[in-house]
Amino acid sequence: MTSTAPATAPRIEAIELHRIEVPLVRPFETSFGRETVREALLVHVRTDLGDGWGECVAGRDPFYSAEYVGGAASVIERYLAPALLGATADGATRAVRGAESADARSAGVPLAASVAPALAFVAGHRMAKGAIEAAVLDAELRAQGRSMGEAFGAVRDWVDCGVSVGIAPTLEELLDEVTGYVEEGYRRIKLKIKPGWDVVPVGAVRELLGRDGLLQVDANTAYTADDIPLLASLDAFGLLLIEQPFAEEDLATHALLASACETPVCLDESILDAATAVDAIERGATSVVNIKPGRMGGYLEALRVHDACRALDVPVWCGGMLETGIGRAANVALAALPGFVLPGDTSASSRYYADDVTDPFVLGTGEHRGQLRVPDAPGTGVAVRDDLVREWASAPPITLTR
Ligand code: OSB
Ligand code: MG
Repeated sequence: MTSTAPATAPRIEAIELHRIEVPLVRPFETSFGRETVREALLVHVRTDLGDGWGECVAGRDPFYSAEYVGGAASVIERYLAPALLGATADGATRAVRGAESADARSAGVPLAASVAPALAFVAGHRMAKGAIEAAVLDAELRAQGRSMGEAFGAVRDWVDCGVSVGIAPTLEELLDEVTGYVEEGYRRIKLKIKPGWDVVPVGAVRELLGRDGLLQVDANTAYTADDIPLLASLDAFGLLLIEQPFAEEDLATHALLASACETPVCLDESILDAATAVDAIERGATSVVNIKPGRMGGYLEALRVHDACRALDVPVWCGGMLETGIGRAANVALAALPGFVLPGDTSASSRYYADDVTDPFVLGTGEHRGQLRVPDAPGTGVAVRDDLVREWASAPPITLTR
């Protein structure tokens, strides 16, 4: 018997799904809902190179996007894991060849680069796919002794951190919360807004921060074209950007707003991959891009979005989805790339959780006040506390094998 596949082609041996619930230190309210607990889906892969962890950024409910934790677990169990676990060494090798032509960074992680092509037969479900790819990437980089920062092309050891501030019950509570974050050292404030909670809180926080404090807003699709004059009136507050005021599919209204106001318009929900990013930029619908790897199907696509935006001179920043330390570690590594010129929603663990499933991310001091250090150990660079994953389980783990 002859085979074209080298005997050494790496493969995925098992995929374990862990659903956990982690209480938030304070409720997080947005225009689409209020969360008091982060329900997270963690993916643990076993490969013949070693193990790795990834975090699915889908929320408990399909409100921010169509994806949600239960749906992600289901699509992994029914479609994604069987496709990867049934893959022969041959299949992996074919995918690897495809990846080699894609870009040099992907070529350095052939097993991780084989994941997206192998899962392309399933439409959408980017967050579910991205979680698996992240876990495989962690395993592969650990085996190579390389950190994510090194593999991605990080150019800095520390990244600037902002904080995303939810809609508060009262203006007074909002100002208290923002004051606390400023005292902790955060370098940029992002306010969640919605109709009825916009001009007044934004004006009050601008006053609190002073003229030079970095401030931006995020509407999570809560407005319509009729609100363009109101949104344009936010120009008075010198915001860094207005994030995703209109529906995910609606690039046209974002372009209309961009031509009606001075404040840069930034897309989050609408940006699904490098192609949609370039299209949105060319249409004038966005002049800054929020990069969330989970929403784009993984870190390898996020790198392509970064590169495409950089080639067009469009600044990017790293978004967040209330990640535990697993997703946060990878986000911080990504945020160390040269195109990430604005502080990210890469806050310290304590902004979300009293305890994290990894060693907590803690803001630096002195010259590193308001920054997080980019992990430099192999893979994500963080160790996952199995005891807490077990203790916080909201459902029995599921193990999928070949
Ligand atoms: O729109 O950026 C968003 C959290 C969950 C879902 C969507 C968003 C957010 C945040 C929080 O703004 C960012 C973070 O601190 O992780
Ligand atoms: Mg957003």
